[in-house]
Amino acid sequence: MRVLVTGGAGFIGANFVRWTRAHRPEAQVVVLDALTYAGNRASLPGDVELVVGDVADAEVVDRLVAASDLVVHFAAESHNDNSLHDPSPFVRTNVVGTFTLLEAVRRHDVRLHHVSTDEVYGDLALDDPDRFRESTPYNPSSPYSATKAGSDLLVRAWVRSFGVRATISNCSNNYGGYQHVEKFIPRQITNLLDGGRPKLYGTGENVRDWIHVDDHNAAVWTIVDRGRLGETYMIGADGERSNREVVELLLELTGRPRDAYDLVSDRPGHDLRYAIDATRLRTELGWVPEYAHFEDGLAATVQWYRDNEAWWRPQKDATEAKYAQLGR
Ligand code: NAD
Ligand code: TDX
Repeated sequence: MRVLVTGGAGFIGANFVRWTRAHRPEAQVVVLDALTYAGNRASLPGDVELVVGDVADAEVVDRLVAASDLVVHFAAESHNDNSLHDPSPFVRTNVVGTFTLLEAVRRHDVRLHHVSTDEVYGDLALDDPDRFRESTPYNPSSPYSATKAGSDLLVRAWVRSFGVRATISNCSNNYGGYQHVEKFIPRQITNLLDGGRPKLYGTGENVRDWIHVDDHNAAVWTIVDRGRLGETYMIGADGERSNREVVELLLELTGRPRDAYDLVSDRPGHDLRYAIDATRLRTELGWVPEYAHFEDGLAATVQWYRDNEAWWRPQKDATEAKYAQLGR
């Protein structure tokens, strides 16, 4: 099976390539990645075929899709804070890029799995007993989540109007190795490893539903194998924690007092809470997460950043300089 992985030099895509190597040795992987600031050749095994190109470039996409049996689409601009500063690459990559891919899979009748986010559903109140499920109406808050919502709707329309063979997954917040230091958990871990302090936006009460990246990628393969075409599957591992709880855990794991963090200015429009009900994935497709305890996965992730300073160090100063400009 020839598998085209878009965005395979990013956090989840590179872990997907590594997971595929370990569990699906028969798959021949080709990565298409533009190597933006978020893409890193060093995240991939050295012998993986990497085509450096843009998912919105119809010519390169057509050629690669024509030679594939399956496309798994991770390529995106992924950081909310960046989307508030300059939304234009988000529209181009997330919307036009997905459109470009859809036209190619339609032409060549190639199976597509579209990787999306729970952020398309907006946010929940802290005390809301409900969680996001496949039928929850779309209500995105940020330019990032609006462009991901747009890309999901394009996929749905191409399934219905043109019979494209596609599935969609909407996953909660991922953590693990190879995640860019701009994101919440790696930023705090690397601050701590540098002798600095974690930075919590606002009051730190916002809740995210954490899942280990390997559990996400195992779920993607489960959907590729057994998912019903045209369907959407929620992916989540019951990992709700407030940002403050995560920071307190990280402080504990690195031997600091639990209150040694800074509260910084809040993200505009900051979503309060995400929570996923993954019943369909569990009951219909039989998926079960391996990282049952967030605390264990987080400890392993701290160790990964301790062991891989050469990977994250080159991005750290520039990332913190960007945050300093935002007052965060
Ligand atoms: P990331 O920012 O780490 O990686 C994105 C990758 O896409 C990078 O390698 C980048 O170079 C590449 N890319 C960007 N623009 C491109 C373009 N025009 N053409 C080709 N490649 C391009 O993001 P991530 O966290 O790995 O997220 C991957 C996907 O998973 C995204 O679609 C995101 O919306 C989705 N997702 C992420 C999370 C999360 O917690 N990180 C949760 C749910 C869903
Ligand atoms: O320094 C920080 N301090 C802080 O309190 C940073 C960087 C973030 N935060 C907060 C904001 C969020 O409430 O932590 C939470 C997580 O922030 P991010 O890592 O930026 O993730 P989020 O905005 O929740 O989006 C992530 O999950 C869904 C991914 O970046 C998206 O790509 C994915 O779709």
